Amino acid sequence: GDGGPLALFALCLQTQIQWQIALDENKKIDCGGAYIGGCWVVTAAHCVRPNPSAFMVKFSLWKKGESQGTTDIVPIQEIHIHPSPVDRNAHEYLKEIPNKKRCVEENPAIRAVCVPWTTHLFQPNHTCSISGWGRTAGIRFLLWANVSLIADCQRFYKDSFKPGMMCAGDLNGSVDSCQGDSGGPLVCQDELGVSYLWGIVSWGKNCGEPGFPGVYTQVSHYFDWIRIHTGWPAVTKF
Ligand code: 4AZ
Repeated sequence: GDGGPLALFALCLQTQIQWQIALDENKKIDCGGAYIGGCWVVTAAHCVRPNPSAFMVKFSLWKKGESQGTTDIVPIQEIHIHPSPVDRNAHEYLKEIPNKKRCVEENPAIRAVCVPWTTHLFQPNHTCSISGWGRTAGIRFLLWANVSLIADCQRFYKDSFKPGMMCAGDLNGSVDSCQGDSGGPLVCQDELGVSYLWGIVSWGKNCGEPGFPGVYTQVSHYFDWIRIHTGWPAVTKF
């Protein structure tokens, strides 16, 4: 009634994937992405081409398992593609889509996910979650799943696996991201419940293929690059 403790509690419940955005090229959803605050979203490099006018960022009340609510559709003003994608063929990478004309409206359904500033925040076997509209048996709403961080991914992908990548999923192949999920978030929570954009859906051998987990951009690897382009201040240690 009065916006007191219950409302505050509701704002903290993670029943919605508040940072998920849809990257819409000519009105169809092609990729996911994550809102990292200010006027910035992050997606995968292979989701964009240098022409910003072809793309829109869609914010919505994305509930786990359904899509509903008002959508805020925001044009993109600039696209920054990381200059040294570690593997151009396999499309790894990270990039960024800012919009400086009109940023995100204040809305409890939208919340930025933290950009991790160190590669040591999460360890292998940590359970994180992925989300997206990617390939499934014809399902049209946002899906999500829990995945584990997987160590030493080179053993599966040999030389295709490069610094700045990481793997997650499960080795028997039952849970995975897929085509259409690209650019979307892999989010891990620390022990205080703070959510970090630990990975970006990038590539992998097929989907749900036993022994070949999904490959994600390791966002912490790109922290300095994101910081420079956003103009956000360096981390201060107190
Ligand atoms: C893709 O083509 C793609 N199983 C995304 C994720 C994975 C495979 C392919 C991971 O966008």
